[in-house]
Amino acid sequence: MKTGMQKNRRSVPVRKSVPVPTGKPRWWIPESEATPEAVWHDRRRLLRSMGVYGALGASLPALVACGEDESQAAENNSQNNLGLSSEDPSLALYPAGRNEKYVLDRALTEERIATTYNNFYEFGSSKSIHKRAQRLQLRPWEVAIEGLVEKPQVLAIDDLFRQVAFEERLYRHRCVEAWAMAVPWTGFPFAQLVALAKPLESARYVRMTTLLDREMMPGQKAAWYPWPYVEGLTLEEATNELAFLATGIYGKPMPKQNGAPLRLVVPWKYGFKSIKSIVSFEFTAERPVSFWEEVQGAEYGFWANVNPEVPHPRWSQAQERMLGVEGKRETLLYNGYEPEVASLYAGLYESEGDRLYR
Ligand SMILES: Nc1nc2c(c(=O)[nH]1)N[C@H]1C(S)=C(S)[C@@H](COP(=O)(O)O)O[C@H]1N2
Ligand SMILES: [Mo]
Repeated sequence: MKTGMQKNRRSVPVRKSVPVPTGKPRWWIPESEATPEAVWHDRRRLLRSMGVYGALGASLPALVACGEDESQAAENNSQNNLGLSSEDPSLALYPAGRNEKYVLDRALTEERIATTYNNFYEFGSSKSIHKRAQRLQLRPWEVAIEGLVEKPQVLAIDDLFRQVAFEERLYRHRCVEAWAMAVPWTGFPFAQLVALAKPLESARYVRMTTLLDREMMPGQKAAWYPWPYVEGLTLEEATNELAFLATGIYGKPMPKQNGAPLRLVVPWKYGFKSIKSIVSFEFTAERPVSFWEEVQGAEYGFWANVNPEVPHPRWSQAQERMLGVEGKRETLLYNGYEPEVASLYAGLYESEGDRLYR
């Protein structure tokens, strides 16, 4: 582990052509060549809001004020220490070509923030689990395709990667806790995995499971949670064009804290649906019970579609906070993906009503 990280640290390219502002934090890495202009400006705005260009402001975003020693966080947050291994066998698949169909209405979230402010209860319930998550071992990693399928199979992750077509997509992400981000995911459409699986006609849902390993994932020692983490989708949802199985972010393999080596991304649903570090896809006739649904079904239901008009029982969902950006935005119905997904729920609304969104 230690040697791997040291190797990474040495191999980080230094781009000398970009002027570095004075008073830069230690994690500052010039990236203007690689970053679209809008994002670059947004980064400057973020740095300014964090006091980088002036006196340290009182308006530090909450995420850097969550208990971690700041210089230690800076050290650990730099891009050379995100658990990306130069020996990752999937490295050659990056960067994948961007699918230009999926455009954003806002700037991308800064990589440093998206990779250091996480929800991954297997490593603890705080947002600062990125260091602890480095103990996750990514190889060997097997993915089971099971249940109501023509031929159940267990695939080594790199064999699975060879059978699908990688692309990059820019999606919004909306956590049920009312924070949001915008991320460039690399991966492949869920429909490609369903095609590989060949579900039987009796299959109506797909149930996904996160790795269960209490040593690697010490959060799983917390007995009051129903481990392992489970999520589910209808087959129609899983084969919707937006449903994506992500293997990387920001043009690189997925950091462990973001759910390596394979995680779901369903951007019209609250973030807890986007299950991380998946080891099983089981096709079922019965609707699966999700992890959070089992913990607290009245607050975290199966459907969990983003809807500004259906408040969480303990807070409003009308607005959201983009990580690293000051101020709030209006929450969008289906997180702005209504054209792609509204038809999935047209018939269901009559019978399920508000429950569709919980
Ligand atoms: N296995 C697992 N998957 C998970 C979670 C988790 O705790 N465990 N948290 C979920 C929640 S609440 C959110 S918002 C997203 C966060 O993803 P990110 O850390 O990559 O932003 O992961 C989701 N997937
Ligand atoms: Mo979330």
